[in-house]
Amino acid sequence: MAKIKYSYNTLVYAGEDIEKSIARLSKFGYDGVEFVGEPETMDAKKIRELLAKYNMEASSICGIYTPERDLVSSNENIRKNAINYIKQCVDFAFAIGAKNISVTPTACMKIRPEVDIKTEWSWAVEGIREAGEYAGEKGIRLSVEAWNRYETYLVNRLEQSLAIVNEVDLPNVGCMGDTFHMNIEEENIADAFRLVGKKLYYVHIADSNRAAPGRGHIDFKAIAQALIEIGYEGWLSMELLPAAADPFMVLKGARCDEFYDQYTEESIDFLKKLFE
Ligand code: LER
Ligand code: MN
Repeated sequence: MAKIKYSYNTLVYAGEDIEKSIARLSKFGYDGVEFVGEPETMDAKKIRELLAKYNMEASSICGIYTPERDLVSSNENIRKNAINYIKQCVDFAFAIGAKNISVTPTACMKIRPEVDIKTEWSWAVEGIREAGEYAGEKGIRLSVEAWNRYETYLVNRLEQSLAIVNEVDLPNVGCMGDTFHMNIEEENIADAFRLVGKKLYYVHIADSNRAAPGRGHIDFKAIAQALIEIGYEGWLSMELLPAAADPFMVLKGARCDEFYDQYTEESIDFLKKLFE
């Protein structure tokens, strides 16, 4: 039986007092909390105390890849800044006990390359390797997340995430699938998870409309079967977001009430029925 743990990306709770968010997840039976990757705005000591108070783990740090944090920018200084940003997230993860950071080698919503793909691919491998070596020293994993074509052009499918991971070739660097993106890009979501197998280090869950699983048309039964088959022992973290092209709209105040108690409770109840 796969050892699955449940988490929720607090990105959609943006602006909410973090104790309220953690208390909500504890109330609905989650094992962990996924934190937004903005280390300079977070109080690691307070978060650690709150996680202990509610007996919760930190599951991952959700990397926020802005144009200034672009691992494959044609501007070398931006590439360096992106690597340093991931290192900051590693330090923050270490401080709160998170063991994973999601990494996508392009700025979010950048949909075309600046130079030839071969060069950008090599920058991606170099940057993830440098950040990966730093993360490895602290026992932290980097998970290379594929996004759909409307948010990136470089890593859209798990086969590409696996190709980067194999070239980086570090034991703490693996693959990450997000079912919202996979529903757009993968021929078959379950088969894509089977392809990466033991290199699957983290999973974001959302339905086809980025709402709670069960509210769209994704076949989560088939996905659960594949994850059990590959012996996935890790987190299923809900990354639910309102219907907007820009996933970071929530950081600019776009609040939707159903993403709080209603979807938080629905998601874990829906998934537990598939795995337990
Ligand atoms: C991040 O996990 C993600 O899935 C992208 O849509 C950017 O938020
Ligand atoms: Mn995601």
